[in-house]
Parts: sequence; structure tokens; C-alpha cells
Amino acid sequence: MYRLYIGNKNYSSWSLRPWVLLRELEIPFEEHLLRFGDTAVWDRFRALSPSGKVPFLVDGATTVWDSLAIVEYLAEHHAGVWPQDPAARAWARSAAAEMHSGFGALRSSCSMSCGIRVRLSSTPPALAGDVARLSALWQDGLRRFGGAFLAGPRFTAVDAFFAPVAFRWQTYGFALDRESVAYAKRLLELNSLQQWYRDALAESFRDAPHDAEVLAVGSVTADFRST
Ligand SMILES: N[C@@H](CCC(=O)N[C@@H](CS)C(=O)NCC(=O)O)C(=O)O
Repeated sequence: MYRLYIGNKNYSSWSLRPWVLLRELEIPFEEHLLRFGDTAVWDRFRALSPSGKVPFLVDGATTVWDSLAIVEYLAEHHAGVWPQDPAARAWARSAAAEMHSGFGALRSSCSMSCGIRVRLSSTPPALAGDVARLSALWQDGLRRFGGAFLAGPRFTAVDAFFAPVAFRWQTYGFALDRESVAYAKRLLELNSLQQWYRDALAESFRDAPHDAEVLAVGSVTADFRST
């Protein structure tokens, strides 16, 4: 049985990627949640994760860290992680890699915090550029492969890589085109993401550095998290 170590569901966008992929592909795993800021717990688990970060996956004697490496490890053992069609697979891998190494302004201006809604105080040009690129990329995938997911009819790893962006869109409401909005909603309606969202709302824990990042870019208009 795989063991997947993740951070708090409200905040941990990187953790969400392998988690939602495992859930969507119905691959059994044990979930271990490490609370941000809990130094004693993190000190113990830093020994397990070579990068000292989440997510990481433990499979017997093998530890795999970094969300992209985890997805590729899963692809070696399970069908359906990437699309079967080589052209769709190449597109999906490119888009996932672009998300993994890019979209810096989107990440820093709109950090994931599933349970709140935020009005941004401004939209810096770099953020507008990332959002425009996101729209173009999603539209391209949806049109090229016919939907309902980015690289065809089935949820694959590329959708897992953009699942945190759907939560970011729900929180910050940045402007996307109509097809991209429909896609973001489709992701948010998946049973797996609904489960993640419920768990995130149930967390009463607050990570001050994450919350401060949000307050630096805008004002909180609603907070649905448990107190
Ligand atoms: N590139 C890594 C990023 C992992 C990462 O930054 N994880 C954050 C949580 S979302 C973390 O573990 N932060 C805790 C720390 O840096 O101490 C991946 O894709 O897994």
C-alpha cells in the first residue's frame, strides 16, 4: 500500500496533485497529513523526505519526493496516468511541466487557500500574463482533444497538475474565458476534489505565513473554514 505524505489541505497545492490523481485513478493509498508549523512532526518527517517538503510517496523501501516525480513513478506502475495517445501524452506532459516550473506570478499572487474568498487589491501585469497564458493553454487542450478534460475524455496527470489552479480560481475569481471556467467548475465538481474541499474546510488550523501571503495581495471577503 502506498503511503502519501501531504500538507494541510487548505494550503498545500503541491500535495493536492498526487492525491487527486491517486483518487481519480482509484489507486489505493494511505494518507498522512503533516500539519504546517508543527515542528516536532516535521522534524521527524524531514528524515523521510529528502527535500524536507511534501508531498512525498513511500512505496516499500522506495521514497519518491516532488509531485512530478511521484506522478512519473505512478505512471511506471499504473495505466491511465498519462493519455494513451502519443500526441495527447506529449501535450499533457508539456502542460504539466509548464505548470510545474512556471506560472510564478499566479503562484505568488494567488496562493492556494481553499476555504476563503479574496478580492485582489490589484492585478499586476505578471499575474495578468499568467492568467492569459492559463486561459490559452486550457482552451488549446480542451479544443485539441475534445474535452471534457485537458488531454481528452479522461482525467489524467495534467488535470491533477491544474487542480490547485481551480481552487485558486474559486478563491480569487481571476478572469478566465468561458471554456476555461467550465473546465475549472468540472474539476471542482469531481467527488475527489469535493472531498478535499470538505476536509480543507474542516481544518481549524491556520498557517500564519500562508494567511499573511493572502493579506498582502488583497482582502478576504469570505472565510468558510471551521474555527
Ligand atoms: N516542487 C515540489 C514543491 C514542494 C513544496 O514546496 N511543498 C511545500 C508545501 S505545498 C512544503 O513542503 N513546504 C514546507 C517547507 O518548505 O518546510 C513538489 O512539486 O512537490
